[in-house]
Amino acid sequence: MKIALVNPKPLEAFTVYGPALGLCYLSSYLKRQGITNITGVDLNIDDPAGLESAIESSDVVGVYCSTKALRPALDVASRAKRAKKIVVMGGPHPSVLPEEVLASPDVDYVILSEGEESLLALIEALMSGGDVSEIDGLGYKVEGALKINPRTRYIANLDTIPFPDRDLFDFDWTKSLTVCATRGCPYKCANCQPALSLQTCAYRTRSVDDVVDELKQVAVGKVVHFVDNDLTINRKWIVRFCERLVEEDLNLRWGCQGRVNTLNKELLALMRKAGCMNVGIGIESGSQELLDKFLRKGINLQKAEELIQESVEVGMPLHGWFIIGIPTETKEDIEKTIEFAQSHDLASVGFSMGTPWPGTIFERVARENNWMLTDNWEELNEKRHSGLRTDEWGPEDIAEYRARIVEHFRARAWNVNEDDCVFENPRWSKRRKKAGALRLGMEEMRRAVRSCRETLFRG
Ligand code: B12
Ligand code: SF4
Repeated sequence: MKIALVNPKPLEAFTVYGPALGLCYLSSYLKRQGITNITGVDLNIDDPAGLESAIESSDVVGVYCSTKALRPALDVASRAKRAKKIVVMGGPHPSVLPEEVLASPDVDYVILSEGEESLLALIEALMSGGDVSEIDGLGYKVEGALKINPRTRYIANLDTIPFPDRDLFDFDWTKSLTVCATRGCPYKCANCQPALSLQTCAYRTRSVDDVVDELKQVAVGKVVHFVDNDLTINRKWIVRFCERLVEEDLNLRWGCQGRVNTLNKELLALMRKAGCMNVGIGIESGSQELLDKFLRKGINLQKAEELIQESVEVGMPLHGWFIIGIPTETKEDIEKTIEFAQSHDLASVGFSMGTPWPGTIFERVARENNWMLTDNWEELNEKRHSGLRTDEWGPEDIAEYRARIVEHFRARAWNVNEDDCVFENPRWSKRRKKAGALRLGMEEMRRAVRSCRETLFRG
């Protein structure tokens, strides 16, 4: 059986630093089972003409589908259907809203969350003409009726999954490398859980040996971006991992997401020693009450302040993520958030406009209160504008706050990325220069840090 795995291009362009790792994992998993005729098409980097021939020469077309790329993903599905191919969709959006995606006449199957085992079972059933109705986490149709099997099983030992098939797409031109060392997340933040594919899984880590083996094979000369929701949740694991990197003297440069409550000064120092150049932390709000009552973030602002101070002491750049425009947030809360981001010594800060991604508590509360301004997922854009109007504020207020934030940092000579609402602290540029610890040229260092931070999307 021949398979095409397609990563569609979202309607708005995003900087792409690496392959869609989920598709690379599916490919290596199938290949190990002898299903080797697999083609990858990434419409963010490949010539769109290649899609037609990939579809033409396949039996099954598998499509990655995020909420922002729903329409382009359905467009790929419709082309595949016109060519009479079997269409399977997976990724965050079908994991949260399987019925919505499966209702399309162009989609035959959806797979919820972790895809490896279910996709293999589906392909095997399709090859043998077997029954699909028992496949865990599979959505399918019976005489037009939609059937969704909930996901009940996850791969317990992540070391049993082969390394991702990075040859599926041509990313040789990039100096960055995406790596996934853990899966799942034990937290339930209102802006995220329980919506998003791998976030819903039980938290698991690969063994340190397995990750180090992969890095030795593929990371030489690259900047590694760990795409994990949070690489530092398991303290023992992250300490062992850093110690191994130091012992092996791999001289790697890497970045990851952490958490205020999982980091401390000693760990930051160790991570720095092991080549970590940037850690993203979701602080989200300057209002402790909002963090506790609505966001359920499980972090303490005083601890965040101490951590930032410690990061200065050990020379580890922290990137702070913040959100404005959160359901139940007051204007006073927003002021506190802006004040927090501006008055602490973070290496860089990024703001999002609160976005009701499907399946989140954010979305539920916004709907219950009639605060959603649109039901069209494509109009959501967390970097640019708010999709909500609460009793306290509307999108025009959030736009004003956004403009004020940009002006504030511009006036203080921070490096401003207005489109992404991300700002770099000039004090930290000087510190990095002075440290020179990573033995990189300044320009290379700067590029590496920026791409680490941008790729390492909030976890
Ligand atoms: C890296 C990343 C990016 C990178 C992507 C670069 C790249 N090519 O790797 C960049 C920075 C460009 C990015 C951008 C954005 N991202 Co992003 N990103 C991630 C992140 C951190 C890791 C993705 C990853 O590699 N995971 C590891 C792999 C192994 O898991 P996976 O992709 O989920 O794949 C598994 C399953 O989903 C499934 N599966 C996946 N595809 C398919 C296909 C088939 C056919 C099947 C059967 C199964 C299947 O099987 C895979 C293996 O088990 C995730 C969070 C996360 N931890 O997953 C957010 C995440 C995917 N991003 C998110 C968002 C919101 C965005 C942006 C909209 C942010 C913005 N700036 O506004 C944009 C939209 C871009 C887009 N394409 O839609 C949300 C998606 C929410 C949603 N409902 O769609 C997530 C879940 C983060 C979050 N917590 O909110 N992102
Ligand atoms: S925001 Fe991060 S820590 Fe919170 S639930 Fe999502 S992945 Fe987990």
